[in-house]
Amino acid sequence: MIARHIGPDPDAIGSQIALRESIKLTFPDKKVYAIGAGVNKFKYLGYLDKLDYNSLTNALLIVLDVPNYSRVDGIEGLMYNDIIKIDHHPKEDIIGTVDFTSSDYSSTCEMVANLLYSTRLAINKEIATKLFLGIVSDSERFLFKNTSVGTLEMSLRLIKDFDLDFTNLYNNLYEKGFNDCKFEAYIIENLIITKNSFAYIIFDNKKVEEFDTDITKASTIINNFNFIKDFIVWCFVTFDEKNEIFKINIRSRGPVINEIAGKYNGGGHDFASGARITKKEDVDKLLKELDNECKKYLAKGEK
Ligand SMILES: [Mn+2]
Repeated sequence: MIARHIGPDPDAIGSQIALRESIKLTFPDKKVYAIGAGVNKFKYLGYLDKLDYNSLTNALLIVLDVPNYSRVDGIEGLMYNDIIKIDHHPKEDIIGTVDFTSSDYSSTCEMVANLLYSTRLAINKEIATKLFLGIVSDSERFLFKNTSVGTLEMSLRLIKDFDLDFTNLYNNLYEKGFNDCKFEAYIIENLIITKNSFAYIIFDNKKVEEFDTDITKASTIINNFNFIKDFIVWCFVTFDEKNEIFKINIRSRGPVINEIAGKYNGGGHDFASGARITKKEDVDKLLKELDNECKKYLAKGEK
């Protein structure tokens, strides 16, 4: 059973499906499933498995791209005997019996690609395509600090070995509707920037509906603000009405922010984190804390 985090991205789903396909190809008799909720916009990465856990008593759980149990999608009621973990986030409460956790990689897809190339696990063009897309997505086209020589070498290897039409593949990741551009413009118009160079927006769901877009697009748009020199930390707050929870996305070009996010039922990478908060007061507290972190950072003169 291969699982990954809730609110998946192309790295999470790409690594999950690539690993499933590789195991299937290498060991045709093994039963291997990729679990968790499907996401329509990532259909190009392949299908997820739906199954009844009651019939399973002896599963091996492979957890990808997620360090904490509370954020693993779709394992409620699953009886598993052992855990293998592969992840590039800082270590938290999940420790695999076999554990490949390292922040030295851009993405879980880069780690899985290394695993496939260094073992007898099979790899084909389809698998290589998913891994390549996950690497490109999580490194933000090789812009993020998590990009290494190894990331570029692995990307080149996948492209060369399987003749990937990589420029055309970008359509899957970056094609967007004009509505989404308008939504982005709305965010730009309405971001609040404090004197400490902290920017944030708390979305009004009614207003967002006017753009005929999906509020989850905000978590992609946030990455477009990476080179704006007027702020060093920026944060989007969305309220998920169905689950009655505030979802927080945070990015930074200065201070490390995942420790603060960790205090609010969140975590992630040093400069790209998230949190889930039930009480509005806690959202306000988090925003204050981030603003204060910017203030401290500026005081140190590191800008
Ligand atoms: Mn990832």
